[in-house]
Amino acid sequence: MEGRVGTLKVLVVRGKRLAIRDFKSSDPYVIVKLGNQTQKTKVINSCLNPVWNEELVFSVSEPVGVLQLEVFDRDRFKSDDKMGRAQVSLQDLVSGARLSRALRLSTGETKLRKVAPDGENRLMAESFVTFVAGEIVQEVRLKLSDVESGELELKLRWSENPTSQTTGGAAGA
Ligand SMILES: [Ca+2]
Repeated sequence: MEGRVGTLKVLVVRGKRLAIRDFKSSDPYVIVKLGNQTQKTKVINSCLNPVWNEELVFSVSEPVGVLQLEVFDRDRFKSDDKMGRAQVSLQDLVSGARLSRALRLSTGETKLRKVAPDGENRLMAESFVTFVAGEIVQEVRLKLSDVESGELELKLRWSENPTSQTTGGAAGA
Protein backbone atom coordinates (compact mmCIF):
# COMPACT_ATOMS: atom_id res chain seq x y z
CA MET A 1 0.00 0.00 0.00
CA GLU A 2 1.15 3.47 -0.83
CA GLY A 3 1.00 6.17 1.80
CA ARG A 4 -2.41 7.76 1.68
CA VAL A 5 -2.26 11.51 2.13
CA GLY A 6 -5.92 12.38 2.11
CA THR A 7 -9.43 12.09 0.80
CA LEU A 8 -10.92 13.96 -2.13
CA LYS A 9 -14.70 14.21 -2.33
CA VAL A 10 -15.92 15.25 -5.77
CA LEU A 11 -19.47 16.55 -5.80
CA VAL A 12 -20.60 16.43 -9.42
CA VAL A 13 -23.22 19.16 -9.19
CA ARG A 14 -24.61 19.51 -12.68
CA GLY A 15 -24.07 19.91 -16.39
CA LYS A 16 -25.34 22.72 -18.59
CA ARG A 17 -26.08 23.01 -22.30
CA LEU A 18 -24.69 19.54 -22.96
CA ALA A 19 -24.44 18.20 -26.50
CA ILE A 20 -27.26 16.31 -28.20
CA ARG A 21 -26.37 12.68 -28.95
CA ASP A 22 -29.79 11.07 -29.45
CA PHE A 23 -32.62 12.55 -31.57
CA LYS A 24 -33.37 15.59 -29.42
CA SER A 25 -31.52 15.05 -26.17
CA SER A 26 -28.94 12.85 -24.41
CA ASP A 27 -28.78 10.53 -21.39
CA PRO A 28 -25.69 11.92 -19.70
CA TYR A 29 -23.44 10.53 -17.00
CA VAL A 30 -19.92 11.45 -15.88
CA ILE A 31 -16.88 9.23 -15.41
CA VAL A 32 -14.38 10.68 -12.95
CA LYS A 33 -10.82 9.37 -12.75
CA LEU A 34 -7.96 10.04 -10.40
CA GLY A 35 -4.84 7.95 -10.97
CA ASN A 36 -6.06 4.36 -11.21
CA GLN A 37 -9.37 5.04 -9.43
CA THR A 38 -12.49 5.39 -11.57
CA GLN A 39 -16.00 6.26 -10.47
CA LYS A 40 -19.14 7.35 -12.24
CA THR A 41 -22.39 9.15 -11.62
CA LYS A 42 -25.80 7.74 -12.40
CA VAL A 43 -27.39 8.27 -15.82
CA ILE A 44 -29.99 11.03 -16.13
CA ASN A 45 -32.31 10.26 -19.01
CA SER A 46 -33.25 12.78 -21.73
CA CYS A 47 -31.65 15.84 -20.19
CA LEU A 48 -29.15 18.41 -21.46
CA ASN A 49 -29.02 20.31 -18.14
CA PRO A 50 -28.73 17.40 -15.71
CA VAL A 51 -28.44 17.81 -11.95
CA TRP A 52 -26.53 14.89 -10.46
CA ASN A 53 -25.54 16.26 -7.05
CA GLU A 54 -23.61 13.08 -6.59
CA GLU A 55 -20.53 12.76 -4.39
CA LEU A 56 -17.68 10.48 -5.50
CA VAL A 57 -14.90 9.77 -3.00
CA PHE A 58 -11.24 9.17 -3.88
CA SER A 59 -8.25 8.42 -1.72
CA VAL A 60 -5.30 10.56 -2.70
CA SER A 61 -1.63 9.63 -2.47
CA GLU A 62 1.49 11.47 -3.52
CA PRO A 63 2.14 12.65 -6.10
CA VAL A 64 -1.30 14.22 -6.26
CA GLY A 65 -2.47 13.89 -9.87
CA VAL A 66 -5.01 15.53 -12.10
CA LEU A 67 -8.72 14.82 -11.86
CA GLN A 68 -10.08 13.67 -15.24
CA LEU A 69 -13.75 13.91 -16.15
CA GLU A 70 -15.57 12.53 -19.18
CA VAL A 71 -19.23 12.94 -20.06
CA PHE A 72 -21.04 10.22 -22.02
CA ASP A 73 -24.47 9.64 -23.46
CA ARG A 74 -25.85 6.28 -22.35
CA ASP A 75 -27.15 4.17 -25.23
CA ARG A 76 -28.89 0.86 -24.82
CA PHE A 77 -28.19 -0.78 -28.16
CA LYS A 78 -24.82 0.67 -29.10
CA SER A 79 -21.74 1.93 -27.33
CA ASP A 80 -22.09 5.17 -25.39
CA ASP A 81 -21.31 8.42 -27.20
CA LYS A 82 -18.77 10.97 -26.04
CA MET A 83 -20.05 14.34 -24.81
CA GLY A 84 -16.79 16.04 -23.96
CA ARG A 85 -14.24 16.00 -21.20
CA ALA A 86 -12.55 18.19 -18.63
CA GLN A 87 -9.73 18.08 -16.13
CA VAL A 88 -8.93 19.79 -12.87
CA SER A 89 -5.48 20.29 -11.41
CA LEU A 90 -5.52 19.53 -7.69
CA GLN A 91 -2.54 21.83 -7.07
CA ASP A 92 -4.76 24.71 -5.91
CA LEU A 93 -6.35 22.48 -3.27
CA VAL A 94 -2.98 21.13 -2.17
CA SER A 95 -1.46 24.60 -1.81
CA GLY A 96 -4.64 25.76 -0.06
CA ALA A 97 -4.19 22.93 2.43
CA ARG A 98 -0.55 23.92 2.96
CA LEU A 99 -1.57 27.52 3.56
CA SER A 100 -4.30 26.51 6.01
CA ARG A 101 -1.69 24.58 8.02
CA ALA A 102 0.70 27.53 7.98
CA LEU A 103 -2.12 29.76 9.23
CA ARG A 104 -3.07 27.10 11.80
CA LEU A 105 -6.70 27.24 10.77
CA SER A 106 -8.93 24.80 12.62
CA THR A 107 -12.45 26.22 12.66
CA GLY A 108 -14.62 28.65 10.77
CA GLU A 109 -14.36 29.68 7.15
CA THR A 110 -11.43 31.43 5.45
CA LYS A 111 -10.87 32.25 1.78
CA LEU A 112 -7.38 31.05 0.81
CA ARG A 113 -6.92 31.48 -2.92
CA LYS A 114 -8.62 32.78 -6.02
CA VAL A 115 -8.02 31.00 -9.32
CA ALA A 116 -8.82 33.06 -12.41
CA PRO A 117 -9.85 31.65 -15.79
CA ASP A 118 -6.77 31.69 -18.02
CA GLY A 119 -7.76 29.81 -21.16
CA GLU A 120 -5.66 26.83 -20.17
CA ASN A 121 -7.62 25.73 -17.11
CA ARG A 122 -10.94 26.17 -19.03
CA LEU A 123 -12.60 27.74 -15.99
CA MET A 124 -15.77 29.68 -16.84
CA ALA A 125 -15.65 31.78 -13.70
CA GLU A 126 -13.26 32.62 -10.89
CA SER A 127 -12.80 29.65 -8.60
CA PHE A 128 -12.25 30.11 -4.89
CA VAL A 129 -10.32 27.82 -2.58
CA THR A 130 -11.75 28.08 0.91
CA PHE A 131 -11.04 26.51 4.28
CA VAL A 132 -14.36 25.35 5.73
CA ALA A 133 -14.37 23.64 9.11
CA GLY A 134 -11.33 21.45 8.59
CA GLU A 135 -11.73 20.86 4.87
CA ILE A 136 -10.37 22.66 1.81
CA VAL A 137 -13.21 23.38 -0.60
CA GLN A 138 -13.04 24.50 -4.24
CA GLU A 139 -15.98 25.15 -6.53
CA VAL A 140 -15.27 25.01 -10.25
CA ARG A 141 -17.24 25.65 -13.43
CA LEU A 142 -15.51 24.10 -16.42
CA LYS A 143 -16.06 24.39 -20.14
CA LEU A 144 -15.98 20.93 -21.68
CA SER A 145 -13.45 20.28 -24.44
CA ASP A 146 -13.66 18.04 -27.52
CA VAL A 147 -17.38 18.75 -27.88
CA GLU A 148 -19.58 21.41 -29.49
CA SER A 149 -21.10 22.65 -26.21
CA GLY A 150 -21.43 21.99 -22.52
CA GLU A 151 -20.10 22.81 -19.08
CA LEU A 152 -19.70 21.01 -15.77
CA GLU A 153 -20.06 22.34 -12.26
CA LEU A 154 -18.13 20.62 -9.46
CA LYS A 155 -17.45 21.10 -5.79
CA LEU A 156 -14.22 19.55 -4.53
CA ARG A 157 -13.61 18.89 -0.84
CA TRP A 158 -10.17 17.87 0.29
CA SER A 159 -9.22 16.62 3.74
CA GLU A 160 -5.81 15.36 4.76
CA ASN A 161 -5.07 12.31 6.78
CA PRO A 162 -4.24 13.41 10.33
CA THR A 163 -1.38 10.89 10.35
CA SER A 164 0.24 12.42 7.26
CA GLN A 165 0.64 15.75 9.06
CA THR A 166 2.59 14.48 12.03
CA THR A 167 5.96 15.22 10.48
CA GLY A 168 6.78 17.84 13.10
CA GLY A 169 9.53 19.20 10.86
CA ALA A 170 9.72 22.11 8.46
CA ALA A 171 7.40 20.50 5.92
CA GLY A 172 5.69 23.73 5.02
CA ALA A 173 8.80 25.88 4.88
CA1 LIG B 1 -28.76 7.93 -25.40
